[in-house]
Amino acid sequence: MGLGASGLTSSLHIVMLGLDSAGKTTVLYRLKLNEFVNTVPTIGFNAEKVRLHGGVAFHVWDVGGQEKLRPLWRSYSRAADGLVYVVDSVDAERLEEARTELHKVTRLPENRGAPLLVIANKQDLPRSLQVEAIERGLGLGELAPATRYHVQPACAIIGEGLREGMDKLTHMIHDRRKSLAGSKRQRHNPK
Ligand SMILES: Nc1nc2c(ncn2[C@@H]2O[C@H](COP(=O)(O)OP(=O)(O)OP(=O)(O)O)[C@@H](O)[C@H]2O)c(=O)[nH]1
Ligand SMILES: [Mg+2]
Repeated sequence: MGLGASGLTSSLHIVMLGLDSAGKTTVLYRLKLNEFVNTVPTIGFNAEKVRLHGGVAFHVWDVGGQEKLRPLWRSYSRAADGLVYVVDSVDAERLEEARTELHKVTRLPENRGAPLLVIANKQDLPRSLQVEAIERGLGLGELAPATRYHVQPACAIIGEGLREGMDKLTHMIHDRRKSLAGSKRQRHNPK
């Protein structure tokens, strides 16, 4: 991490969470390799350095989403620059569970204000929920006001929507940095 002369970060620490089978690992390797990788359920985590067009580098942590692994989310998400929350848009039955887990993580004091990219994944499947339904189902309007978020429809299998989503996340992170730096300056030089 660290700010370069341009004010842009040299690398961003991103943590990817979401229920088991949402598609996190598929997203990670689609971003990293630009190809489809057949996954197995993640026990533990995967971590990859991903460099996208425009030169932004991400250290992306992809953490297993099975119920027994979720207690680990806290330690992985600590001090992340940004959170990615992947949702299976066809799994309406577990949207409530996804919401509970998301609110648990975003409410942690150490994650306060971390920008959030929600990936509404599996948009290729029939009856996938659209952005508005995901936003409502996850209760994004009830997140703390400091939490900036964006919901990105995507299909990790072919990679649609992923770069766009990561661009949005990068912008939100930079905006937050700028406003944090601004409020620090004001504290040091009160008018
Ligand atoms: N149709 C469709 N299937 C997808 C998509 N993304 C992922 N999948 C499939 O969903 C299944 C689960 O994907 P994973 O990436 O392993 O899910 P995960 O979130 O990493 O799951 P855990 O590691 O258990 O937390 C796999 O069979 C993927 O091929 C998508 O956009 N569309
Ligand atoms: Mg996985």
